[in-house]
Amino acid sequence: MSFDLPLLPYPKESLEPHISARTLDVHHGKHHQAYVTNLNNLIKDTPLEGASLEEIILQTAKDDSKAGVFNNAAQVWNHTFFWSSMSAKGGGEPSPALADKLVAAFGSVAAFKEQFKQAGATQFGSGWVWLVLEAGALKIVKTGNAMTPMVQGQKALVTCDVWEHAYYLDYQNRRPDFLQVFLDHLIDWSFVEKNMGGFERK
Ligand code: MN3
Repeated sequence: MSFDLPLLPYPKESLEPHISARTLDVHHGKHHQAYVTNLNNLIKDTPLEGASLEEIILQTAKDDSKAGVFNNAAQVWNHTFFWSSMSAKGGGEPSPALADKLVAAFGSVAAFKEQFKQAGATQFGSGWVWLVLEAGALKIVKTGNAMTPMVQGQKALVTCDVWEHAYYLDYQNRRPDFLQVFLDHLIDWSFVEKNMGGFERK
């Protein structure tokens, strides 16, 4: 049994002009595919073959001798989660129920966006910025390289990839601009709500 590259949840042209089809072609078709291929090669004929992606991530996260397996497995998971964090109909305002939660945690939706953008912009080198749930509290966290929130016992709600390969073709060195576009035009608020378990209708 081996892992397959998941299909993008939308046509690769559908995030234009915010993310080009060329970027998705390379990012999904080359980078994400390479993590899948590397992972399959690394676990072949080992005790990890047949384990779920989450099991592999959690079992290798604290083991330096398995860093290669961890890095590729976590990057497979992170990228699949990132594609679902965006939508062609993304951005705009969160639902009133989600907005209430963001206001309670961050002061306002605008403050959430500013803090998320700041965290992503200040991740030194490659990594990710996330909205997570930790012990019931909403938090913004950044992780380096392949690190992923489940390792810290956090539940990921949404992420933006801040590796240069995510934005360089479209934005060159302007990572903050990419993060602003992600928040204004791409973030799929309904995916955030789904990961929070949804809200009761009032
Ligand atoms: Mn990437």
